Amino acid sequence: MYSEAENHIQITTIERHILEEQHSHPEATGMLTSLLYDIALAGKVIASKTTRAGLAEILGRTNDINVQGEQVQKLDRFADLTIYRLNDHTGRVAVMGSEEHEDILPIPDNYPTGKYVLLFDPLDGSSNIDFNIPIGTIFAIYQRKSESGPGTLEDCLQSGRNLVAAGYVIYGSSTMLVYTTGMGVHGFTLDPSVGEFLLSHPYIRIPTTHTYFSGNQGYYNYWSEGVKHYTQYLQGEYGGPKHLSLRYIGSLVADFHRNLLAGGIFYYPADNRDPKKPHGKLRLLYEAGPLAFIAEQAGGRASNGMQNILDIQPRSLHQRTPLFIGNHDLVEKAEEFIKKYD
Ligand code: FDP
Repeated sequence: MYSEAENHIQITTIERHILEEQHSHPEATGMLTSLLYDIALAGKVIASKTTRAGLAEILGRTNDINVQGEQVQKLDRFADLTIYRLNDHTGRVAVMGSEEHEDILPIPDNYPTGKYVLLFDPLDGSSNIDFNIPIGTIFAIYQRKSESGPGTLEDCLQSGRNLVAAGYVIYGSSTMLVYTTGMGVHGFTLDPSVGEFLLSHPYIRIPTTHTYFSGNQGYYNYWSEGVKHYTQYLQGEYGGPKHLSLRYIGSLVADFHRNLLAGGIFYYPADNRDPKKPHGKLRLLYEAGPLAFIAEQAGGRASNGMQNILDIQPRSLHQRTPLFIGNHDLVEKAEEFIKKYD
């Protein structure tokens, strides 16, 4: 027999957690559960490479062939291929889309299609890879709209309100997977000794206290008047918070993750550095949308400065959007400043 203290020890693996969530949906077939589990597996495979990034140089790189005789791939290419390959044959997905590819990624003809659409940014923050700075994978899952056969572009062009699940994996000092299926936000930390994601952050809520603000102030002079005044508000002017710290990693997943746990706002507004691209940098479908779903599930909010990110109807796969994401009141304040000054 186990002691009472021992009986209280509970280890929840990601598989168990996803399965338990499935049980609260009696109509569920288990297909989403398996799809989420495949994504978790992809996260583990990618994590195993990110921790070895840079070693290719030491182990020898000859015409892109490493000492094991394997092709040395760029990490973002590897992450992209890993997610695609782990999901192309399962019969769960109708079509995929990746930030790395111009067009949709069809399921090969010799495999069945399923009812879900999987969109992903395989390695977000990739300009940070060479500097040992946290990077991440972001994913978004929708139900297909078309009835059957190969999935279509229209299946992918859905607003965030239709998201069935979304999440990210952060490859940092440890590897974490955070996801939501609309029943709260849950975080799992990879235990490398057993190779499992274990529940470490159940029901994440963004704290109501604000700790950080995160924006690339290197572009301050290119921002609109509204965004400039909002930045001053975050620095304590116009009655704004007096105690916020600035933190900007330049890896969206890492910046978002920190502010989700500590409270605050991340913003990447539009700027006029290139007048031909007035829409900000971040992608609606691969970055802003899925993180907006997570933020809202954690009690926060995301906006493009005028409209809730989740309400934007995408018109193209790589559509970009300004993004303000974090505590509800700080996002609303951004909208107020933009409305007043822009
Ligand atoms: P990256 O270019 O390194 O892939 O969307 C891409 C992204 O990184 C985000 O992860 C990050 O928040 C942002 O761009 C950083 O852009 P800046 O370097 O312009 O600040």
